[in-house]
Amino acid sequence: MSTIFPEHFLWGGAVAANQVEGAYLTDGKGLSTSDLQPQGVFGPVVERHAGDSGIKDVAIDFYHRYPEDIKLFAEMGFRCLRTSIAWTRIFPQGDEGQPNEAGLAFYDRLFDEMARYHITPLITLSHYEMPYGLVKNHGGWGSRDTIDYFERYARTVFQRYRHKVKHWLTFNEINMSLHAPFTGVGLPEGSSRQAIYQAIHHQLVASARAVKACHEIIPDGRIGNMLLGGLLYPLSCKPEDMLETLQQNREWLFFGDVQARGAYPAYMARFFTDQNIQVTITPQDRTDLRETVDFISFSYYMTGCVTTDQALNNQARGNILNMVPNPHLASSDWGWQIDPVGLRLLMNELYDRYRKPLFIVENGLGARDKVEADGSINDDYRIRYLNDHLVQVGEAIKDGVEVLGYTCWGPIDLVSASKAEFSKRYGFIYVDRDDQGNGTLERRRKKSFHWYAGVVKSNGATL
Ligand code: BGP
Repeated sequence: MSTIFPEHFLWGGAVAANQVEGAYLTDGKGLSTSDLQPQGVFGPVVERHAGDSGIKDVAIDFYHRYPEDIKLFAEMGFRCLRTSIAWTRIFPQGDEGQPNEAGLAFYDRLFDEMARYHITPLITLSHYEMPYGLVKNHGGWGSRDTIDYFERYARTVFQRYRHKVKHWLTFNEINMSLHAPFTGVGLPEGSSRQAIYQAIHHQLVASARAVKACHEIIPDGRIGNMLLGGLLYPLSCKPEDMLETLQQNREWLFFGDVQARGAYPAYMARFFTDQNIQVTITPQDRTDLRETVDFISFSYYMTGCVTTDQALNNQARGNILNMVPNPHLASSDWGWQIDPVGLRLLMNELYDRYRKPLFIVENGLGARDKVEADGSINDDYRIRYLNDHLVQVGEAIKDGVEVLGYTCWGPIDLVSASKAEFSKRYGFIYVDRDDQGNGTLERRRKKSFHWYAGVVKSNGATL
């Protein structure tokens, strides 16, 4: 079978600690910001009281069931698994004290289990969570001190796992902070843009320092950034719409520009002036930022449109990320517009812009699955979605884009980030659990499980 995917292409799947592990206070783990957002990444922050419970407290209990899950991933032929380390397992409050040995030991066991099946770990340092202690006592990423705390955490895990983990990512979807400031940078909803951009700056410096630390401690390792990927199209060919689209795409890509090119892009000076934002950037910060990532990773779910027509913009408010719908595209049950060709466009854009290898670290369809009377789950819609997107990855490779791998989102059902619910499922593996937290947690193979195993086995030839 002939295939255009590179021989060592890293096929696999991606999960995140706070959406699968559960065990939210086990073995000395501290409270993380995500433990305080019962309605998801856009939702309010709710202090916990004794007896309170949340859907993520158990999640899919990956903390205890990971051997069974990794075995299932191996059965699909995974060459790679992306997950994150929960910072609060290592430094429960984020700042003071020694690292928590029980937390470190958990990830040792997890990485050893992956190694048994030759599954390459791809590890995110911070996936939509940070120690709540850092928010309460220091003001999250609003404080410069958080850069040092993060660097200490990053150095601790690089040192500990340097022989086991060679592929790293700094912050998940770092460019989401404007839309979800608490999740992104630990700042309250309603914070000023001035405060958010200063916090983002601290996070970008922290990311660069982690890249430097990784290069020092793991010379044969590679570390990437992680962007929410999704192109914005102009709704019309009006020059004003084109210009607005360029500017809005830059708001998203600015983060990647800093992380991959090592400095603030020229266009940000005018942006900050126009918005009356003054970011404090020290000479040392500028030096730190020069350490750039080795590859660009991103999530891809959808695209959207931009218009200068205010009436249309007002109608779009309330949609995810306030994007105007594209009349040429269908949507998922959650209103996310499905656009496989957009993935090829985005890959070309990112590769042209950065000239660094790409890694697609999230892509998938959230859908409601039905368990048939005989126990089977026939998720043809998911197969179609993923197949169509992977065909476009192949096209991008033919366009000359260098791609390291593809880890689809949620190969096993998990808690949704935006809704903190279970009914939005992405998995090849079904997990028996509902939105109220009922269910046996039993794992079951869906139809897509066998489809993806075939894709991996043939290195993409069956697409
Ligand atoms: C990305 C996040 C993931 C994930 C995914 C799907 O933004 O990095 O954590 O959850 O989106 O989103 P959702 O779970 O809201 O469907």
